[in-house]
Amino acid sequence: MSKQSNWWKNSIVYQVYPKSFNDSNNDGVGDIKGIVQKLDYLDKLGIDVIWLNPIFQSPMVDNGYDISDYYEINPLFGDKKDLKELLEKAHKRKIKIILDLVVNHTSDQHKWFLESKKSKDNKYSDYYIWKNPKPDGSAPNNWEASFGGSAWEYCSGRDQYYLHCFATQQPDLNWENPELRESIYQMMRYWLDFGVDGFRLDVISLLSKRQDFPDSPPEDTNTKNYYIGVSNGPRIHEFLNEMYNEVFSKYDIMTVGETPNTNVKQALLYTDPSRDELNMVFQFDHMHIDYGKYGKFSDVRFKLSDLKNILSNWQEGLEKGWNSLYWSNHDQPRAVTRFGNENNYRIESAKMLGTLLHMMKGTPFIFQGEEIGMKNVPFSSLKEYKDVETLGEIEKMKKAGENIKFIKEASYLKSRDNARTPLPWNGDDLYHGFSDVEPWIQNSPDDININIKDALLDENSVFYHYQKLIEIRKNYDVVIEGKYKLISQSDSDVYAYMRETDEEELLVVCSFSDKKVNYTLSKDINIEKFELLLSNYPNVTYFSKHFLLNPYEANIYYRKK
Ligand code: TEU
Repeated sequence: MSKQSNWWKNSIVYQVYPKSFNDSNNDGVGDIKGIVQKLDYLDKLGIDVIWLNPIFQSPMVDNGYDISDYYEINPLFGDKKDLKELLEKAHKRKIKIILDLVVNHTSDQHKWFLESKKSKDNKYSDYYIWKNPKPDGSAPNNWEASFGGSAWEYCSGRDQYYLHCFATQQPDLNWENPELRESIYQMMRYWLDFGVDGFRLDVISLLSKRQDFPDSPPEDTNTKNYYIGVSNGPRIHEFLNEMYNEVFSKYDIMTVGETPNTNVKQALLYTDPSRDELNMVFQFDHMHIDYGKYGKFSDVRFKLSDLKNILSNWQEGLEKGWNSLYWSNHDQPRAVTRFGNENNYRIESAKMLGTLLHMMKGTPFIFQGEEIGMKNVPFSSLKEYKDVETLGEIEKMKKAGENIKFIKEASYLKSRDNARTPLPWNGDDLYHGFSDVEPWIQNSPDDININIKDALLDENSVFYHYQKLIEIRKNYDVVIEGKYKLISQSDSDVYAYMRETDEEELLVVCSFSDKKVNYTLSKDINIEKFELLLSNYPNVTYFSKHFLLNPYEANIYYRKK
């Protein structure tokens, strides 16, 4: 019998990137105690769950996604006592904590890998994916690593290559090996017994590799479609079902899997509750709508029609499963720059984006700083970027002969570092309240104007809008349960949809235009019967079918049937 209940359906998750959240010991790096200090702030926002990016022992080649010891906390972030304290103090406020687990790969400094690379016949030899060179000595196939170069690295100790889908220092684990799987389940149970409330599971859709390791079509390398050999592989559902039975089912927890290259049909297999795998997944379709010739790093602007099609497809397709809802995270640029208007309507468009997302069906995720409408970071030069992905992409674009203006623009628009600058707690101090010493990565020059202290002092700030969105989700069942229906299919500026249960109806109207636009509701929607729950403009009065929407206006209407 599973112990899992559905509390995560009513929850709002706040993602904390520990390295950049709050530095309590003034070493320039955020830490667990720093999170404890700010729990009241998160409580005020109204969130229910905190997701912490990886805090385990790690050489930090990929900021913690390269774990060298699953059982130890990275001293940069604190220790187990700090985590216990965070759990206790969060739980007192009815906030749950989920940890980010990376079980597709480890660090090359993990003791399993250090042993594995020594020989072909020790206990850990088969914990990773080793392949013989081709007869000419070259790599087993043409897969490229996510952060650049071949996905295979030669190791003379075994005269073999090992697979790494990400950085060279992140060797992929061999999930075909039952002993490896049991080692992982044991570790998961350890942290759940420790008191954590669930996991965010990194690149979980990549665990089961196709055992014929096929070459990928060369044209696919930019979009990382080489994942064809590793995404949603033959045994993935078997592994996750086993994980559920061995671990998840024994606790009342939340699980969210990150699933690159996964479509709605596949996502239903992961999240259909009757299949006993995961509660929800992070899909990537809406993150791909502004890709260009180098994939993610591009200057292409998304089309509203694509966004509508994709989000609606996921809303409808996961009716039986469950959606996660997100605009941003530690791998993505800031939403207001990407989907809104960071120049003239930063506040309006940040509120509009929050409104559109939070009224949908699924569990909303807020990435730190999103709740104050943080925008992308105008780093003064390419040298300021720290992220391993960005450095790889810059190199790739330079090699391809791309001009520097484009490289700068693409990095400004897409680098992961946009999300990783220190959270600005105020606009006055030298390091904006994050730390007393120089942070590991520069503060954004925008912090002077966009910071938490100012947001809390301004009753019209994005913060209070998010707070209200959270309240609405808590107070109206239709936001959790209602069936989703897109009603503005063909409008080029407006994204409008309804949510409906037998008792209630919700109407959400959002403009993506920087001009005033007309929008007319279809005949069957009787707007007179609705009340306005929230708008991002004051004095919104019209209750007729014909709207004249302000730039980036977003309104939520409600009625009891
Ligand atoms: O990201 C997985 C992933 O699909 C990345 O390629 C992601 O698409 C990319 O960062 C977007 O630009 C996860 C983590 O979220 C990321 O931080 C890690 O670097 C990666 O796995 C490897 O563990």
